Amino acid sequence: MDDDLDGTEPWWRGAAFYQVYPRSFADSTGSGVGDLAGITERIDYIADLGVQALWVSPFFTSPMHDNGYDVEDYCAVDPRFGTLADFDALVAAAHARGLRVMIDWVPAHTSTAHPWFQRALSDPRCPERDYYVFRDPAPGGGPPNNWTCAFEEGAPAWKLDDESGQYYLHSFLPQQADLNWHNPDLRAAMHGTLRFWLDRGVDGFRMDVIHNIGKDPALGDRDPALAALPHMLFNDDPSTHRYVREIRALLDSYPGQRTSVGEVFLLDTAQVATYYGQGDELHMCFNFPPLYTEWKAEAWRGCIEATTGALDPLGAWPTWVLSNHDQKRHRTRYGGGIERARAAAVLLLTLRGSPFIYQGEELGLLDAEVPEQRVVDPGGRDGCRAPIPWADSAPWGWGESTWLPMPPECATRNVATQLATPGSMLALYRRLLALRRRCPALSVGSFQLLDAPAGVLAYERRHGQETLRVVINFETGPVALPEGLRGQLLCASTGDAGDAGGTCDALLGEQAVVLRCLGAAPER
Ligand code: TEU
Repeated sequence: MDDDLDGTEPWWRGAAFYQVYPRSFADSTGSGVGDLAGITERIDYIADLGVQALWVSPFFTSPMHDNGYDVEDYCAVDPRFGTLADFDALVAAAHARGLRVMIDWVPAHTSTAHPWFQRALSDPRCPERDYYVFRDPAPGGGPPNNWTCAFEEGAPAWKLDDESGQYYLHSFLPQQADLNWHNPDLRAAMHGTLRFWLDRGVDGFRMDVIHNIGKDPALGDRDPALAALPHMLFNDDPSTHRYVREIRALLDSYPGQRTSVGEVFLLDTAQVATYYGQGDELHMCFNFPPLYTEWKAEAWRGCIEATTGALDPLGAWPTWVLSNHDQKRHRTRYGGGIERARAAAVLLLTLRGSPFIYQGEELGLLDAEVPEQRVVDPGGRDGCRAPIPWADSAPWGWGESTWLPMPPECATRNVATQLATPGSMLALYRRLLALRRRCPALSVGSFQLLDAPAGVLAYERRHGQETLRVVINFETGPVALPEGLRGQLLCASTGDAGDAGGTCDALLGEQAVVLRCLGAAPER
């Protein structure tokens, strides 16, 4: 496998990742629900895009109250998605094309249908009872503390087990019971689930709400002023770091640079940074402020400064995400304009760190409109989870009915049409990813923000003799570039690459460009 970019960097530094949401990626059976064999059938699409790895969202046995983030069996494939043999075939097909495979690991909670929880309910004295967080009611009755859960504003994070009279903790749905990582047997059992997949050849894990595994042993009340916000957003117990170090040691005991990217859903990047440890915790963490940053040059400048300020001193490698299965797609969030989404692609794929592309953003997809009678997700996140349009006419490469409605603009925002269109969004993502592969300055080079006119964000990426500039016009009007920001055009967010090689001294509205500094050595 194409291991190191220059012989010293671990593979995941500067790698571009592609998030596959299996239900909506590709359907091999015509059931209207995507599956693992569907991903394998389309693996060349992912390889040809030019990413280095994929992350596959949960496909484990689950009652699907939270679309698979409620795991019933960590070591089995849900029949909706196929079989373990299908998974092995997917890994083999990916590896044969030099693609790494990361899978989703959901360590902070199980489904209440998990056999551990079922045993815990049926016998309060069984060992598995302590795999979860059961507590007596508060002295005056009611939930043990004021923590609230996600998905239902202000609702307690506790559910009463009538049988025993105790409550159990659920940071998300009542069907997702929080695990008690303070219990060493639980930790060993969860380590076993990692080994199961590592032994099958996965290259790493995206770790779901990993910051939520350790809990304050006293389970104290939170500040009442903030109590209506889900507790999970604040949970930051020191014990988690020890548990994450154990997980890291386990990954490191395998050959091949097995990797972790943790979903640390804390809104302060300085807090997120602590989960990199001393290089002995997570390899990478997701960082959420960029997902909530509006499309304004100043806002992005501030967001980048905050990120580099928190991570660089620790040598922590950043990640960049504009869209995922939990958030409105960024084209939708940024107002729907396609030029803006094209400029955002340049931003995502040229910042210093590992970019994560969410399936379909490379087609410029908008969120689907989901009528009330078709709502599936308890968290209101169906819009970004609509199926990927593959073919250029209905039913777009799917069966007649799909589990969610198709996204808008399928006639142009489908893979077949965009593959055949030189100026398509897909072609732009492929160009940018090819440039990243060709130019270490973009994948692993240093990063420096540059002074720029109002409404413009500019930065320099440097590696060895190579100096590239990225200039992004966030405004809708054209802008002339000062001398220090001009250069030879390598890639523009607009058009079809026909103008590459010329000198760029001005930007159109909402145009972004990657330039080679004038006077620098010509591209090898
Ligand atoms: O997400 C964590 C999470 O906090 C989100 O659910 C967030 O609260 C929500 O999207 C509001 O923006 C992870 C998974 O990515 C998500 O799909 C799961 O629902 C959740 O954990 C529980 O496992």
